[in-house]
Amino acid sequence: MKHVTHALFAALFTLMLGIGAALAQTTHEVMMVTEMIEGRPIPAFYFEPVGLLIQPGDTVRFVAAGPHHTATAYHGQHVKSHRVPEGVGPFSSPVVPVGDVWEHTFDGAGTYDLWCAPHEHYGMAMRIVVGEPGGPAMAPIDDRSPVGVYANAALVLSDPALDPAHILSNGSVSWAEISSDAKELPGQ
Ligand SMILES: [Cu+2]
Repeated sequence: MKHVTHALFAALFTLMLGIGAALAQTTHEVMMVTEMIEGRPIPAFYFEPVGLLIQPGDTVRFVAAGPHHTATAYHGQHVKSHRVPEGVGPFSSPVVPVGDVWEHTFDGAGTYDLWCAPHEHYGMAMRIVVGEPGGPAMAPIDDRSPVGVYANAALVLSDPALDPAHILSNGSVSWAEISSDAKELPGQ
């Protein structure tokens, strides 16, 4: 009987450890925003926060606060600059209906650059640091063509506010911290 009790406690303890590990994995929210700006013909499109620190195994819940947004990895298989850690497969949300969410769990450590497919040229891009900075996204953006990091997305991802070290120390970076130059309408 004593053996049975020990085995039962051991099993319970293991179960509790498992539950504890599962609970430690956090879900973070990122809003996908369309904001009308007075006196401007085209709204601002952005992720909020635009820089985020999470831990391996954490989930990001992308919330469509406006229409026509996606959360898409800068990945070679999307015929774009590869700016996620090596070994990470291509991933993308569909266009998320307003009010709906799309979740992605980030397992591998490193720096992940993401874009919104319809709004990349307006600067809708963001950076997520998983655990610690690393990987191809640590390099400066060298291709600003449509198959690289296009137009204003390159300005946003090159902004000092999205320096991975800054994301690491701040935990979260708001769109408000991005310089106004990166928010100018492209081509103007
Ligand atoms: Cu968008």
